[in-house]
Amino acid sequence: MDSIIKKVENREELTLQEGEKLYELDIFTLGKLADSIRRELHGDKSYFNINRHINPTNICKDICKFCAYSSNRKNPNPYTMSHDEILEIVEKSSNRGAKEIHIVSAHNDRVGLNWYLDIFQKIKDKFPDIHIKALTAAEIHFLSEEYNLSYDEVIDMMIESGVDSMPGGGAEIFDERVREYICKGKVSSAGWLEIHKLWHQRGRKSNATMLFGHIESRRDRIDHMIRLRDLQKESGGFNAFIPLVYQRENNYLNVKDIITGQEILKTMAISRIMLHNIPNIKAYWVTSTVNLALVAQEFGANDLDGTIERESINSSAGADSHNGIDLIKFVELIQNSGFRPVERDSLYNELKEY
Ligand code: V47
Repeated sequence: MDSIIKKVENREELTLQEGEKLYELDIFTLGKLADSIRRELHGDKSYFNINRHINPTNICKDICKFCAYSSNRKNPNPYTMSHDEILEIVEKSSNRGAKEIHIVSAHNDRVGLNWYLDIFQKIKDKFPDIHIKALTAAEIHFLSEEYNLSYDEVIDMMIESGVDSMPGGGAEIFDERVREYICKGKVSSAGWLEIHKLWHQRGRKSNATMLFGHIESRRDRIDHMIRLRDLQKESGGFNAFIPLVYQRENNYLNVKDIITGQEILKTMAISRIMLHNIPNIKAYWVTSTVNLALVAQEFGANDLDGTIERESINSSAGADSHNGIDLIKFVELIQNSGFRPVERDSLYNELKEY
């Protein structure tokens, strides 16, 4: 174990086995190692943004076992927003100071390609300063299959329509066996990575998520991180890594063991250590709870996502995020936890210190 700790201290890259072994360290040692990397990169700054999540439809042709958001037997409440409804939301959010609109939908095969793409142009025409983060690699794969387009073609259409960056959703867990069980039929791991690579090749930025705390092993998590680390070496386009804690309610993945706070913090810390080439680790308060996200700042995380305003994907599965979080409260919580809240834009340019 000493030699692994030395490697971390010397900022050397760890192997799969070494990454897995890190879990055997006590949480304080692990936290200290991750915190020293976090402070080297970001000091005591904790980033967040003022954003708005919009989930325009929950009608989905795929069935992911962990998903409580899509309309199905457990959640028979299908909806699809019109472009006018979406524009009205963007207008209100923009007036409240939102600088980023994060749009993620289900895979709706009834609305047509233009419903997916035209909204971005409409938002850009009316709100040219708003950053649009939209379409996960899973959605891009769905559009490519549904409309017989290559990934390149869909990506070029997104860019033409005004999408600025890509969110990190749909990555789940890359291990093929786990993936087959939890989200059969969704974009493959190789497809997810390929789409992000093509996006990065156009000089664009994206994020990467990992859904954990369900049936995956520790090894699967490290393998997931290493596949991202390898792509990042090639493309350099990932801004942030976001470990998403699995929410248990209203879905078909029957997970008996609840992941502990310690295991969540260890995973955050290990991600900071393994992913030396991804600049930001995001503790997404929606899935970790706000309190644990604040603690995670001492375990490698330097970003807390944003105020969100409304969120449906994770709140459908039990997260306390339906109405976002108040800006002043958020800033005070970060300050009171001993960190310096810095509002950033979507590309991590600093906008304001509080
Ligand atoms: O892809 C679905 C996950 C993701 C559950 O890029 C679940 O900045 C936990 O990707 N429990 C969507 N997670 C959210 C997402 C995201 C969020 C915030 C910021 C960014 C970013 C991206 O939510 C999905 C899926 O992996 N998810 N169901 C669940 N039961």
